[in-house]
Amino acid sequence: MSWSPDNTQVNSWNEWDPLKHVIVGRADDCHIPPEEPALDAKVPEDSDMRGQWGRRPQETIDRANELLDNFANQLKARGIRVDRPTSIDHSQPATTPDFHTDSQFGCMPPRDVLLTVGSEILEATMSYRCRWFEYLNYRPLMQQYWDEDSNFRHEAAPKPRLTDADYHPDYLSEKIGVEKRLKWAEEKFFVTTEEEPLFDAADVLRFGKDLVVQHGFTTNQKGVEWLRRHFIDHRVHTVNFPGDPYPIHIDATFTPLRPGLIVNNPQRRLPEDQRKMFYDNDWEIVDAAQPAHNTPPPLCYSSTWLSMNVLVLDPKTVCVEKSEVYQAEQMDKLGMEVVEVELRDAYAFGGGLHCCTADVYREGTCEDYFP
Ligand code: DAV
Repeated sequence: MSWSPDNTQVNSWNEWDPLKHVIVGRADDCHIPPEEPALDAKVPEDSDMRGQWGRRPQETIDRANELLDNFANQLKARGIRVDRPTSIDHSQPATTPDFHTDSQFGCMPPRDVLLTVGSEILEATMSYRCRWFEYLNYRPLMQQYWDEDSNFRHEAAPKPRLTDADYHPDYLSEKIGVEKRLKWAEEKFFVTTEEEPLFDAADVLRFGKDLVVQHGFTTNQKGVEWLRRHFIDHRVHTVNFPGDPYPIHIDATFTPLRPGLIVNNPQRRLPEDQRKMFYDNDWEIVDAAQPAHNTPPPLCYSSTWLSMNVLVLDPKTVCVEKSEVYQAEQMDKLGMEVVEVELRDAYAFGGGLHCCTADVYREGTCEDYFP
């Protein structure tokens, strides 16, 4: 059956085929969560976020929602169906038999939670306690897709225990310093241990038959192994980006634009020995342009490299944040038509244009790009 906006079908095999149906997150009721091991390891040591938590100021929520709504409308105007999550009450504590934390996070960004592979949407384990229940924001949509698409496979990875055994205590000291962080990253010594499988969906990039997964703070080796045993028709590859002192999520680091072309963060280059599969198949990996900003916006977890957190609409069209002029210029030179989207004031809610979306339907089938 061919795709139409009122005929729900879940299908997406890569990051670039023509996008027809997408989820865009909301800033509703977003909280800065209290301290907890994995989250603290990510907050930069000089960040304005250290030591404070609670509901984000209402005017920042309203502004971020205005931008997210505008982005959704821009996508709709291009014929793309856009669905939105239903916010739960994020002020509620998250408590399980194994842990307690005093608040949750939000329903931004969906890319961290939902991994779409073909007709499946997989809810990630997550690795922060405050994000353990985040999938609940998307359950109304998952139930709707389940009812409307008889081929849709709704899956959830085993919920992790997230006891203290999941985190290396070395990462919990106030001052570690960037030098030591970089050394630890080089040694693949991250905040999460190998106690149990952990992964965030945003550590995974989809290249048809191949899934490329970043091993870092939010995804451990058992998490990668879990994905390998789960997606039995795929090849699953582990990648590392040693230049990143806070390695979470692959989507401000390694950005495929179309078959054969990837933009890579110049401070977080993929090591030579991990490039073989790309080079053997004539893929090009180019350095991303510099970000337009020297610092992230206030109360933001992410780095300035959200500049390269772009959303590809089809192999010739890419959404780039409006103020990221160098990234836009590079995309243009690489032969992409650039769609400008204003989103910077929503960055603090968990990321950029790729982060704040999750695929439901892209045209195309599962191809083998690395035979
Ligand atoms: O560069 O701070 C942000 C990735 C968000 N999904 C960074 C990574």
